[in-house]
Amino acid sequence: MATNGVLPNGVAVVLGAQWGDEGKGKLVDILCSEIDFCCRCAGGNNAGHTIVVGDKKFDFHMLPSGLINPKCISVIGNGVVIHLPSFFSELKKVVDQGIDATGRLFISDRAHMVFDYHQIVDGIKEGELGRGSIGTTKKGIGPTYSAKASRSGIRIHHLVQNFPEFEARFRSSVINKQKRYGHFEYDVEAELARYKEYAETLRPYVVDSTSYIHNAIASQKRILVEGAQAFMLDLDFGTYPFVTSSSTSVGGVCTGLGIPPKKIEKVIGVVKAYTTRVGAGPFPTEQLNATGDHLQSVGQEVGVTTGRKRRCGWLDMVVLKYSHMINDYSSINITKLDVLDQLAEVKIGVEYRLDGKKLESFPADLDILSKVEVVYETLPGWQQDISKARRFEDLPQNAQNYIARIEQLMGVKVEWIGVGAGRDAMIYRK
Ligand code: 2SA
Ligand code: GDP
Ligand code: MG
Repeated sequence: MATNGVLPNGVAVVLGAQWGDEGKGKLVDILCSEIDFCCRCAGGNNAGHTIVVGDKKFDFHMLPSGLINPKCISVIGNGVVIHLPSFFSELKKVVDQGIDATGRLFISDRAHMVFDYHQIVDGIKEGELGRGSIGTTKKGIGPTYSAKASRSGIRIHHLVQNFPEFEARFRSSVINKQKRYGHFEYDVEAELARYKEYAETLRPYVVDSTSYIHNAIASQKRILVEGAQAFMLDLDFGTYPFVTSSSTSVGGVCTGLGIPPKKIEKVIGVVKAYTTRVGAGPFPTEQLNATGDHLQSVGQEVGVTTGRKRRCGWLDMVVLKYSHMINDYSSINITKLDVLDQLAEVKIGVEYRLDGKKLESFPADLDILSKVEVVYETLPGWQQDISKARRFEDLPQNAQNYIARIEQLMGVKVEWIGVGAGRDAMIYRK
């Protein structure tokens, strides 16, 4: 669908409001028809953003989804962690799918790199945790952000500007990891030779992304930031430790791209019409029953990066209010409403109770979270196909009522409604 004038000049942000896979990629792709720059600020190739255009399907992991739009420049910010072999293989894949990225894909010289040894360590750490494991994507995300925070990380500028410095840091990191995690197989010399080549092939993509983006803002360009993962996986605000290792909330836009908060004009939250989660951790509205199975199969809820089945449950308004409190969404996009089409009734979790008493805020302690009892509101379903609806009025009354109730409970406008995976299957409300 074509959009025009939906986004302000300056910076707009698309964020996942739940536990991820809400359909951020699809909205970003739609909005890219009217923007100049699409930027990633956090995460790495743990992300999986799917875009369906006609009979073509694109899966983005490292690369910004804006790359599909030929007029859009894509920037991978300093807050992203980059696994270069994956960067180049993903780039090759999208180029093979007909996308020309020449001269319009840039990565920050301040971004940290994920190496294969981080991925090995990710796997070892998950193994050490055993039954208490996080259920990571094993893409080396946690170990890379740990290295960044402990100031032993290796950044893109080390590779392209000072190879001896890169080499010294790389060798010492591998030695340290092997001291801590045992002597895993790792061909350091072959890896250094491979990175020596990357240093050259990568050079044309590397920019000082902070001044690059500031110049774009100063010249009134329109910038869209594509969030990765989602609010409940935020390192600070999510269900710690069952989170990813980056700031997935609006704060990550400032730290992951160097964008001043006052330049952010609009924050769109993407909310799946029900809830899913991939990986371990508490999930109060999870439905380990026929309803959960129905949502999983009709919604085709399978991880884009790992192929894991996603856990499914009802919409959780306690999560969404908390998510809105921190991110202050300007509006939201409800996605996958069509997945609820066949249900006789739909539920919204509206309150958490512990020992019969209402919780006044989202609990930090997972012991508490895993014990809460959820109070549900039940609404009648619509039991008809909504995939052809293109205006709000085309939706059956009960579907309209569901949207209106979400709007009322969350206190934020539903601007977009997804009724299918394709680019056209979206309702826009002024
Ligand atoms: P990690 O790998 O350290 O970031 O894992 C930590 C937790 O974050 C979750 N996580 C995700 N949750 C939803 N979607 C993600 N992307 C893929 C997708 C996931 C996949 O689009 O489907 O394919 O499995 C994503 N990435 C990280 C992860 O499950 C852990 O709970
Ligand atoms: P992201 O990580 O938030 O970009 O979401 P993913 O791509 O991981 O998962 C969302 C899935 O739902 C993808 O397969 C999308 O093609 C699909 N999708 C997005 N919006 C809709 C929608 O409104 N209806 C349906 N049926 N599928 C959708
Ligand atoms: Mg995803």
